[in-house]
Amino acid sequence: MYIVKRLRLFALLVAAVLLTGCTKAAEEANDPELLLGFSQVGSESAWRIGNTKDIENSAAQYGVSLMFENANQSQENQIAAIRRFIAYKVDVIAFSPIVEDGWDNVLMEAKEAGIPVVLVDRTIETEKEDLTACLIGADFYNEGVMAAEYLIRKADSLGLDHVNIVEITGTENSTPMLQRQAGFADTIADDERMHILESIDGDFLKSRGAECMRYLLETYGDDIDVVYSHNDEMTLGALPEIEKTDMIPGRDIIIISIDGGQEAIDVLKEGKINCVVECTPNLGSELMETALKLKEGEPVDAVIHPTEQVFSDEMDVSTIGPRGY
Ligand code: GZL
Repeated sequence: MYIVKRLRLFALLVAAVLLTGCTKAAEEANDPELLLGFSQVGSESAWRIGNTKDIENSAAQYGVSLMFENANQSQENQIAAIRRFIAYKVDVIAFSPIVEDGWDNVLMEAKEAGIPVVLVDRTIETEKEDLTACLIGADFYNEGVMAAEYLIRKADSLGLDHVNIVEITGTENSTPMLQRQAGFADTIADDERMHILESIDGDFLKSRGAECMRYLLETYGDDIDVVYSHNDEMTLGALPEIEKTDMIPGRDIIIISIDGGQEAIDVLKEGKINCVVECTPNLGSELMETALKLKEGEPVDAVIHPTEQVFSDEMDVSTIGPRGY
């Protein structure tokens, strides 16, 4: 009888310890270390969808409670989302601004509420001081430089003495559009072989990429030597339009793209495009680490650029592994 009593007492002690532990874990889960509000541009590309997935996965990995809002390509929706985050008194606000201007008022409201703001992927244009804590995103200017440097090497290898370029740009006045255009233009500026026939806004969309390419082919035809496209989505929209002509993409027309998603790498491997500059969507872990530091009042770097590479027909493309977006 004595043994039974001892066993019952032991079982009660074990249960008490386990329950306390569970309660504590539950308390921690219900009281996350950080409440982060994130306003996303939309779902316009494989890059954007990959970026969203990485941010959501990183929040789960870091135990961050994420309020995520998709603005569906609308600045108005992003501003409204930021106002909701302020009203909800989140610890940190992060967003990828669809365009560079028009943020002063809402970011002043966040500053007055004492909520730090992290820019992810894209940046803003403002005269005001200290509206944001930092930027986590690619060096888009350098992406443009790398695209142009590839073209210069390609022209050298083909012995070209005149190169007609058409440019399909991303969303007008967005950071990647402005800087990819500037980096490319600055790099070819001193190369007398290079001529940009026209730049046209494809808004980072596949459908617009097709429309732009149709117009450019109707206007310039086989005078086009190079297509410089600011993202894979527009490139993938443009390709079928080129294939409707007697020109062979990747051979008669050099095609340069940016993002580095799986679909673009697949057509690079097929030889239909010549160069893909990587722009990684995987910014989630840097965002969580930065937001956690901001909540604790710790200093953070003003700009965090991920490392990025170039994939092209200069390399053994069969060695390129799965891209994950
Ligand atoms: C780049 C990102 C761009 C991608 C596009 O960091 O802002 O927006 O290049 C996306 O695919 O639409």
